[in-house]
Amino acid sequence: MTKYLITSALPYINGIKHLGNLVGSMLPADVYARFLRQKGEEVLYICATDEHGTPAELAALEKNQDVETFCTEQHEIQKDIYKRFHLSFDHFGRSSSSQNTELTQHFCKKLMENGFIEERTIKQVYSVDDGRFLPDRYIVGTCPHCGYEAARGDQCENCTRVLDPTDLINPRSAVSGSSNLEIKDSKHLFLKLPALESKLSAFIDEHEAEWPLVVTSIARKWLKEGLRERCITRDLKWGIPVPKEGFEGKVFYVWFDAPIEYIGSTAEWAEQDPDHRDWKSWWYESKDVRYVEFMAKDNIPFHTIMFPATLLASGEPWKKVDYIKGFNWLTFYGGKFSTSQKRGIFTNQALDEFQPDYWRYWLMANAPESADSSFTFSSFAATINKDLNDVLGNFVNRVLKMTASKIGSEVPAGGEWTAVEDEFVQTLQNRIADYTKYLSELEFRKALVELRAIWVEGNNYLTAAAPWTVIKENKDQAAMILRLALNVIRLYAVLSAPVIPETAERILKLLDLNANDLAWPAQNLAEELQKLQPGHKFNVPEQPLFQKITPEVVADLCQRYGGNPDE
Ligand code: B3M
Ligand code: ZN
Repeated sequence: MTKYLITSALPYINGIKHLGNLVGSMLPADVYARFLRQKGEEVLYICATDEHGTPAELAALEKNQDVETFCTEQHEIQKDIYKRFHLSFDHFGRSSSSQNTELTQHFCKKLMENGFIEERTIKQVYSVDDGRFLPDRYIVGTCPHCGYEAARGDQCENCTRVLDPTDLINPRSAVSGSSNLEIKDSKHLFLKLPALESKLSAFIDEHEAEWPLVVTSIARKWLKEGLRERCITRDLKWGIPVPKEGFEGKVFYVWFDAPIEYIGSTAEWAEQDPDHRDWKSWWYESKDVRYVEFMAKDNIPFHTIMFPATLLASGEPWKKVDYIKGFNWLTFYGGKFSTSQKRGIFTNQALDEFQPDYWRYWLMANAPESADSSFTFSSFAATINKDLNDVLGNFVNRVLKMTASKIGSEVPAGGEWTAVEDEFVQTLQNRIADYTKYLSELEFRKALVELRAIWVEGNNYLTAAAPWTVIKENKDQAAMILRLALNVIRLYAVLSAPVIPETAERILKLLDLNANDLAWPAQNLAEELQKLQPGHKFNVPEQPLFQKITPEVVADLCQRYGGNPDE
């Protein structure tokens, strides 16, 4: 039997992530993991914070913290936010773990042994006043091409020309502003990607037909432009030490050790319960594993080229990715989310405003799958009001209230299905088959269109069957209609659970059912729709499941987060 390994790109440690980060990796991975678990599959969903690199060091500096304390604190903050979003990681680790250190050093040694590492001396900018080497993008100066005064050492933001730090006029440190810079020689390790080119190309070929275009086209572009040796070490203090003589005081480049943390985090998970968990069975000689990765498009080169290169070059039978789900950008009113400009809504703020399921639903319904998509508060409010309130919420509230007030708070007995019910059930069955197919294929937008349609069918059925009229002449038939409708509510909870798990749990509790009993509906839907038997007690909600978002609220949100109520 196949078991599923799922990873989402590791959120970087330097601060709280925005909604775009959430929908570009962790949230869809969670929906998929939940769906597979409900289908009875064995799933391991792994994530972690990505903690190394200069941005982490600088963020710590800004907070007057040492980098380890900073990372520990930020890890806990992010972990707590994801828990509140109901992200069902089996483990949320840290790339600074001892497990990752050990694995990263192991890979480096193997790559050296196999001749895929080359040592080179390169020129690096050292900032005397900062007491550190500066990565290219932390050196700023005037662009020699356009005269822009705040051009970065790797690229000019103004004219987009790619630069070398030595091209800059009046170069200075972006950390302190100091222009007391020296160029020093420094030894580094380079991964010989060109030597792996044919293997990597074959690896992409193997998956070309199956993977999304956004993924293969980016991988192909890299291959076509020709692979170059990549420097995998840095002159920094914070990171994983390079296990080689003469490299004391140097660490690995963050993008070398970050993907290895997928394995590291699995090892962290296993170590918490070593008698029952075996990380190697997921990663090493693991033919029974299907490995699916989730990420935004800027991470694709690292997952299609760099990480596979590390695994291939080791010469060991490490598990490589089977499917990559890549995402485009979620924009905020068509522009970038920006912390510094206070544009956009961040994950912690989102949770302060609304329950997680509102966000989960909107984000999945509008996931930037085939193109970028734009977040606006008006669109958010319209979706929540129409889909969650008017369609799902309305059906649940209406059926529970009507049954309780007209018959009683137990599932009613009596009556038999007619042709109307048979047709309704058949329609549902077809739609559920499509919904299941889309989720299996990771086509989230299509899946959510189908989920909504499944909810709409319930309201259509109620309108057609009109139990409030029928009850006046035929109590038995009304009982049958409401019994079916109550069973449909249970079915909706199960089907909606991957996307809106908190709501699913609330519904199942209203129905006095075990909130963990989420088994995906079997082929025979007629049977599924008789699980709630006559006499089974239920509760009527004190409050509707959802609340509408008024224009006043939208206006207020726009003002506080920088949106436009008319867009
Ligand atoms: N941390 C995402 C980013 O910061 C990066 C992903 C790593 S996945 C191994 O852009
Ligand atoms: Zn320029």
